[in-house]
Amino acid sequence: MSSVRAGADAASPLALACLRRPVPHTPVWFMRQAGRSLPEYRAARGTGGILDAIADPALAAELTLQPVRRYGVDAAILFSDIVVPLHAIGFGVEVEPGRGPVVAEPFTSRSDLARLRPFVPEEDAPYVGQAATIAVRDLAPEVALVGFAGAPFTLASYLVEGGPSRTFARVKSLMRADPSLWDALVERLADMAAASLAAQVRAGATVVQLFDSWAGVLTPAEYERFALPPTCRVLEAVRPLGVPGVLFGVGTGELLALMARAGAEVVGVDWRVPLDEARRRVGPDHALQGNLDPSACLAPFEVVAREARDVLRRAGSTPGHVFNLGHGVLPETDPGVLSALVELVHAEGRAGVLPR
Ligand code: 1CP
Repeated sequence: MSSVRAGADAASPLALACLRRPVPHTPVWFMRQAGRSLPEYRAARGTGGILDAIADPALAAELTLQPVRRYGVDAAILFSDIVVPLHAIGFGVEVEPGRGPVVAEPFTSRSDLARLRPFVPEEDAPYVGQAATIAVRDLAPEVALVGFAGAPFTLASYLVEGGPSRTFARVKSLMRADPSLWDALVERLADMAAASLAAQVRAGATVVQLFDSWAGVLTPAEYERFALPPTCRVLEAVRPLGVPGVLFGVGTGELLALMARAGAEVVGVDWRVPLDEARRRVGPDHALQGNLDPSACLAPFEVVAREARDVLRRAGSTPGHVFNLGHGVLPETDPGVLSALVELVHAEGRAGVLPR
């Protein structure tokens, strides 16, 4: 484990909440908090592609820090992308502006396994660790740095579909047609995610999040057979690093109880399931992260406040709540609303909050 931050990290409100310990205030951060909703992001980014920005450590560190300065959130999330390791090993993944990851030659058969060579973070994508190191230098000790990776199912969906998908028909067909090829594919993606997370922790990340963004297209039985085992493999590899892990997906209401078995300390919940119901599904042994509807942030602030208070009320008073949106910040969000939301959560959050 790296760094002088280790002692202070243990005390970051985010890490404490992840471990279901008492906190000075409810920690809050936002998925996709860096990005197009911030004028300073648009100014710093210029016109280059997202993968170029990620590969420039000074710029990536600056984009990581901007939301912390602007919003006073309890965590920075490293400015990177879930497809960076795949891009870095030369699989042929690019990110198309306004669309997302695209794969020139999608994964279709066993021979494509050879294109998925092991990812060696410090050699293949040294800029990720460098960006983390620069960002950590400027972060207050009580602000966590969240490292992240794509979970095997979600990464596989891009590789097999060739880009963002509505139906996920190809990836689900591959699972059904050739389960042993599927297992070989996701095992490699699990090792890639684990290597990536470990490197981010070595560089200073103090919490890690696994994004299984699109797992919600699976039935519980499919999730248990095809997505949960490689997810467990990632989280098992990450456990010795000693940092809390968050497992998040969208539309995963029916999967929450299974996700709780993956080995993460925290289950991320999208906005569709009220947190008290999510608590019933997940049980008492995990912290919950979420789950204000991102589109609620487009409403007048009194509406945002009402919905945020409902989230806080449903989170209850026992320790183990990280406030977040149910998915990423929408680009049209007014940054002032998010600043006010952070203040509200800090002032009114009750889950495990020590008497002031
Ligand atoms: O503050 C931050 O969170 C920014 C850092 C970040 C993160 C955490 C980026 C930069 N990407 C991600 C993770 C990511 N990337 C996920 C998981 C989070 C989620 O569910 O939203 C996913 C699914 C991706 C894949 C991806 N990359 C998409 C989604 C496409 C789809 O399938 O619908 C997109 C649009 C991208 C490009 C991208 N990555 C990041 C940004 C700021 C952008 C947009 C930039 C651009 O369009 O040029």
